[in-house]
Amino acid sequence: MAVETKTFQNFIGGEWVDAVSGETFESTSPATGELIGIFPKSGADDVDRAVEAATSAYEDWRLVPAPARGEILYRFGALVREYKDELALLMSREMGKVLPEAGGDVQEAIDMSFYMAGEGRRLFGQTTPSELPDKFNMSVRMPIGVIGVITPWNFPIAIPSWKIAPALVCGNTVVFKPATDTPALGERFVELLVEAGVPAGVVNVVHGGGAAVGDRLVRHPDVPVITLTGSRETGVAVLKAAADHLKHVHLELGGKNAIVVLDDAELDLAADGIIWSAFGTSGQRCTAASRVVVHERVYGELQSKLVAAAERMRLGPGWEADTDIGPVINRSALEKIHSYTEIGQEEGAKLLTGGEVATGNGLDQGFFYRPTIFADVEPEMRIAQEEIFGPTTALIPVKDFDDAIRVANGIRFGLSSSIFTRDVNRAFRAMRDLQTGITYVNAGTIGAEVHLPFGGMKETGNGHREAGQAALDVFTEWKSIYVDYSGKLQKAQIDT
Ligand code: UN1
Repeated sequence: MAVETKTFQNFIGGEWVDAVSGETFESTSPATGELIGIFPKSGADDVDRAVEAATSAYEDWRLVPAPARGEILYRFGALVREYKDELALLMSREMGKVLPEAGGDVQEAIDMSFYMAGEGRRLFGQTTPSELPDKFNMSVRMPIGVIGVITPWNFPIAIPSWKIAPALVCGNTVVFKPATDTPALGERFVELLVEAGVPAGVVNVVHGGGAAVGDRLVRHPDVPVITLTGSRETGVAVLKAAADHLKHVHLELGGKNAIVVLDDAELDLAADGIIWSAFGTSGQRCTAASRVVVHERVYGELQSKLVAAAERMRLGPGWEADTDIGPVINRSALEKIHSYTEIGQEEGAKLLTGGEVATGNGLDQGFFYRPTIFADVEPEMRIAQEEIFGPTTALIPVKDFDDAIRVANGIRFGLSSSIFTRDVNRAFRAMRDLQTGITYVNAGTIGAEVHLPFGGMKETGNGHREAGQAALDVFTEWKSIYVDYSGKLQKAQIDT
């Protein structure tokens, strides 16, 4: 594709500016290697300037009525909708997703913006009776201040919206560090917020790596909240670094999500759900189905269906209409994914299909990996325990329902799970017993909607949720207010 290369800047206090150091880095397409753009390689000084701008903008922004803040998000949602095709194409070029999935990513941002725009007219608190006469009690949500937003490359428009839309409607200001693999999308996101009317300093973007930009943001004393979607390792490091200032840290980390297929499942439906969840976004979703826990009675039949479907998938650039699977994000991801194929073979799992870098047919300039299915996987093997973040899934045979739930839960992560069964009793037991923040019945593990809480149990996070009403708890603090209109001093908790 012919592309116009551009040099981009940070956005701080309403101005487009270079990094203080003048250094830059490049964003390239994982499908072809083409240059997408040149971006400022920022450092601590740039973060400090952005935090200063966000801190001073907060004083006015927190006082803008919430419905008016919501109006800006509404305009933003409408703009994202207007530019949906352009954003989806840029996404496909910059991080590889096939176009229909890129459109879905953009759609999530539209939906989240409209949802949070409406929150500007709710942000409900509570009123309660008082213990005393002539006294009024209420609790209200208060904004917190500057929010440090650190986002991944796999949902480069959706995830910033999950964080920035609720942060803004609640009255906070933002310093945003987009992933270094998707800076062009982060930049477009901010341009549209500016076009929608976000005042100077309310949203700032600082491009650059985690070690320089992310680390300073996480340690900065004037950033009381950090919201991060990323790997478990990064989450642990962020939590430790943020501890000195007792920051609120919202973490959305890894997954090793299982689809359970029982012996009464509709197998074609299950196979479709597995293929979509394991190989959609080239397996690079934290909700991807990287384990399939299968009742032994249907194990053989399901294997054949999956292998046939995986081998029919066509790899190619995401923007070509007949592409089923795009590239993975970069060379180190490709190498990591392949290393797990080797690990799986060494562990004694049976490689049914894939397991290799795809080359030829115009794929040589990109990072393409064949959809990979392992069978006869033991629950404790590394390929069944560690997040690979690529198009690899592991079939684990089990004897019965209880065994299936035990295997599905036998993991440190707890993001998403699914069960295919026609038995309503077993479906309800699974809904109760699967230890994940999200459970699907007769659907894959991916496709969460924006108005329900999104996040995981166990080591997928630290107890917070984004999306839905739950997101408001990340971006506000509760204040309880007591108004005594008796005209005299009334002493609570005193026996009178
Ligand atoms: C992620 O992979 O980090 O539920 C988010 C889904 C998408 C979001 C995934 N709506 O798969």
